[in-house]
Amino acid sequence: MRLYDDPCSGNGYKVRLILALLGRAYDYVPLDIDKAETRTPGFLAKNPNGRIPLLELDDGRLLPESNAILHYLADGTPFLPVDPFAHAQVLQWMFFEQYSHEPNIATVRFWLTHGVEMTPWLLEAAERKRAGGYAALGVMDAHLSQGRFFAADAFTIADIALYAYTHVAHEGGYDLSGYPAVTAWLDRVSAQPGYVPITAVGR
Ligand SMILES: N[C@@H](CCC(=O)N[C@@H](CS)C(=O)NCC(=O)O)C(=O)O
Repeated sequence: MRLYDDPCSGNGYKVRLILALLGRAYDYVPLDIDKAETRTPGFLAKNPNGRIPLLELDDGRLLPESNAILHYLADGTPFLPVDPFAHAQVLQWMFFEQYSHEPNIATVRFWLTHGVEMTPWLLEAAERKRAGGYAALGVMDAHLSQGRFFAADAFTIADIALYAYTHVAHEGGYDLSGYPAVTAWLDRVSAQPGYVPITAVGR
């Protein structure tokens, strides 16, 4: 199995984290998104959407989209419940992550950590995204004040998906001090056996 990824990507980290938690070996192919290495003809032939992470199976099949990859790798493991309702709740939070969370929290982090010139228009866009990101954090905090994890009363891929960009939200200028249930949950995730930080790449 081979993972195409940029080491700084939170979406890629979701995949690196579950592979570490499962103790699965893989080849790591680093691509630099700042150098448009995901937009070369060779990579576009593998993922026409031009984005990492991308998982390549040993038989050559290709799977993009971080949350689809999480779902594939977690199948048959404790990280994805079998019960239909619990399974759907995991998906509920993963869709929430892609629509209400990642586009707000990850984007601002990218702008601030990749040397993007913050024009007045982008500064305004960052403020709008921060408002959306804080709204998502509020939803997460209210939910986590009722339970230890997002779904199924267990650590699942919903937690992995949401952890990836929440734990580095400060790099996008977010202050998590007003979200105590979220910060306590971050500690519970990083205490999982086999946990690796976002800086750990390959295996
Ligand atoms: N919905 C996708 C988003 C993937 C994505 O936005 N990847 C970024 C890095 S985090 C990327 O490859 N950007 C390079 C580009 O757009 O050229 C996922 O969850 O995998």
